[in-house]
Amino acid sequence: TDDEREARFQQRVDDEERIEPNDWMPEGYRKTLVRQIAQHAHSEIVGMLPEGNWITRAPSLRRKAALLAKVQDEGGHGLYLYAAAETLGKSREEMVDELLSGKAKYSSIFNYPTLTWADIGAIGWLVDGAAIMNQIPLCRCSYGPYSRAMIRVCKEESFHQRQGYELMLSLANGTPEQKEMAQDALNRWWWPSLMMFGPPDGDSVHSGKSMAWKIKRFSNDDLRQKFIDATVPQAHYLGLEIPDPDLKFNEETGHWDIGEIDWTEFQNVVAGNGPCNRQRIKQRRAAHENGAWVREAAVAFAEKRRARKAA
Ligand code: FAQ
Repeated sequence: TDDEREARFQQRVDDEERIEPNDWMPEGYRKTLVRQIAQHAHSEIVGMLPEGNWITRAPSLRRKAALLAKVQDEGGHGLYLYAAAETLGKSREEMVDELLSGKAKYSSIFNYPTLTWADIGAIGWLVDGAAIMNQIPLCRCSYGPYSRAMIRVCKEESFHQRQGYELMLSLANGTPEQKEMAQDALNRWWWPSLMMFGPPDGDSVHSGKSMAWKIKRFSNDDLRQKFIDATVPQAHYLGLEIPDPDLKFNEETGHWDIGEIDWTEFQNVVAGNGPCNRQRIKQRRAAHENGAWVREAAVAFAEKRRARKAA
């Protein structure tokens, strides 16, 4: 019966066995994974846009080479993740359509503008830093293809984080104007970075199931706190100030306590009304249309080869 199958499945998960594409799995497990992996893939693809904005304006050849490599990695992660989601039975075309129609979600963070060069440093340091904190546990996700994809992705994100922190360090140790630019970027990216971890545990609808299925290993709030504890000392090392008057080290718990997160802002951005949501989707649509000839050529080539083989 289905109950028995489900119990056997849960036993495999509890025994830390990896679930593979052809294994039996509950429909809810499949749906949750397709949702999360597709959202993750979309985030990588849309996440190329805020940084792509600065490739032509990077201040040196060295900075430009690093940024180009980073943005290319993100494109690779997106494709890798679409392939992982496809193993669960959803086609890439369908996922891309859902992104372009505005139906699918992607991370709230990529709807904020990159106003100065320091934003490139802040994204690497904070956004990739948050991404790693969230993705290291996903390397032990119960679903094999996703967990394996995360191992390589995390290695690349680690380079991304270092290039961002090193950029911030240069600015923070530079002229007063450069230091001010770094502080301004931290001011604008700090709170949105904390929102990347998702709603507070009490409002996280998927966490219960996802934790039982060992897709998620830590709650949203636990990962957010780990990120805060790791990042506050890094800001101090840079000589920058975290834009939170309530930030205070709690001697009892050994953690940094923070002020209120503006969850209304988060909901607005997720609902499509952040500063750049419309611009991002417009740019993705244009990129998709401009790339149509490549897809058509690939299909025509495949058909020609098939015909030649049949002849
Ligand atoms: N933005 O019940 P929960 C990167 C939605 S890193 C938008 O807690 P869950 C690398 C959530 O989907 C960024 N929506 O959900 C990079 C759900 O809505 P739904 C991508 C959010 O899944 C760096 C609802 O709220 N990383 O791309 C957000 O258990 C630099 C309820 O939430 C990943 O995707 C948000 N921040 O936990 C690239 C990691 N948070 O689907 C370029 C994998 C929540 O019911 C430059 N994903 N929502 O309509 C995850 O770990 C999880 O999906 C969470 C959310 C933790 C994000």
